[in-house]
Amino acid sequence: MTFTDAEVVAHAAYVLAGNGDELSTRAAPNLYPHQWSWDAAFVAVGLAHLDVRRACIELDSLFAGQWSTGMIPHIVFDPDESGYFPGPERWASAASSPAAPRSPQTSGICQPPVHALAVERILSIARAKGGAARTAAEEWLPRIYPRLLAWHRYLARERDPHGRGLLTIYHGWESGMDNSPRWDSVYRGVVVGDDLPPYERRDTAIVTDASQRPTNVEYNRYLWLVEELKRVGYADAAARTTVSFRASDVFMSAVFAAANESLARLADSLGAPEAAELRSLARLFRSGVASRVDPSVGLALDVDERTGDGIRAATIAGFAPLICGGLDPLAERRMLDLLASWLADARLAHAVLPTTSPDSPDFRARTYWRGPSWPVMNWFFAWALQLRGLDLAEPMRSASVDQLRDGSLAEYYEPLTGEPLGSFHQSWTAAAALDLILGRDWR
Ligand code: 9WN
Repeated sequence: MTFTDAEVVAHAAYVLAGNGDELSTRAAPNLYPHQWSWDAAFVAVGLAHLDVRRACIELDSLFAGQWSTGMIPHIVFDPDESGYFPGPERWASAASSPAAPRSPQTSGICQPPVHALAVERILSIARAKGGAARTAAEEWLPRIYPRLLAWHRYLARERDPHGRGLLTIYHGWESGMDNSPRWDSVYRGVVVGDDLPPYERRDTAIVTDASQRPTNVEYNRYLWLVEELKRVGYADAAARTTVSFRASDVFMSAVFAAANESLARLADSLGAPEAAELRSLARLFRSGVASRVDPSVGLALDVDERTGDGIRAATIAGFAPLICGGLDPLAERRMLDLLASWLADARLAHAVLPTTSPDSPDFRARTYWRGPSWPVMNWFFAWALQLRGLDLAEPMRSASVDQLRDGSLAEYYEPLTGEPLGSFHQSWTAAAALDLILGRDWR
């Protein structure tokens, strides 16, 4: 079956309505029955095409879980749902840290800061709609702005205390790309303690083909890091020196640079005094990301903070400088050419990004972040390229829509065959479909 644009849009709207209530949207109907941080930001952009007021509420619900440090946790738990592991009891955030809210319950780590980019996009969609939609978004902006500012200040203060322009993460989940080969060497240094409390996975009961999900060895490490973080009360100062996973994440840092530009523009529009502070953060992180480009691979490399080594994985994260800028024109042209060569690979079912290069020994066509193509990432890269006026944005947009014409709105796709994988009716995939089709003019 091949869906038309109108059918993709109608189906995506139906999926988002079914995955949410009047306040928030579960990331996926069964696999992820809570609100996730970067999912919620992307979902809010999709919702803005349907109902701007509801889009604003989506982010308000997420920000209700903000910690007193400013951190936006990666999961805000729905108290009526118990189908996900690790749930609130395992994280024990409020019992372990005075900075965590008692209610709603949340996890104790974060995800990439795409929120200011989403807010700016919601505003531009609302302004294009005009009338009540525009009024709702403009009245909401002064309320969400201070929360975004606190989030950005948390990241700058706690995740880049030495001002290198690179954010440190304490868990692969924080990158949003959980089992990407980017983190293999870092995870090899995570030695699971004998006292890891027992647990039962729920994800593999829902996605029953084990090849599509992380392995049990990987899960033990994920859960061990939760123990380590919990034991230091989720305190950044301790986590920075004690947790056995510490890496500088170039993708997250590039998102942060671009999000600071967005937040600076929002500050301008409110007449808020922080625009200069935010632009200086954007500059710092642009240059931090640019400094990580390794000319021998043509990509930006993450850093294993425990060894200081660059991580030579050929993944989409390596294109991070294209999200935020900062390369000289020749280096940027070279990176764009490399991106174009990934997209032009004749083995691909659609000219969209596999998460890991099929030429890499780490490539696994069906396994989560180790190869499959994620619609949300294709959308995000197309959106980021468009914001920067780069020419690959439109072909990426239209190939991304083509990938979604199968009607599954899957979490990820086998890049060589186009087979939908993971969870179907994934909320951020539905949001991607809406914005890719209805938001053609992007800004
Ligand atoms: C752990 C919700 C989330 C996404 C992540 C994706 C996956 C969770 C999991 O699902 O992670 O946070 O249990 O696998 O990797 O990017 O936000 O869609």
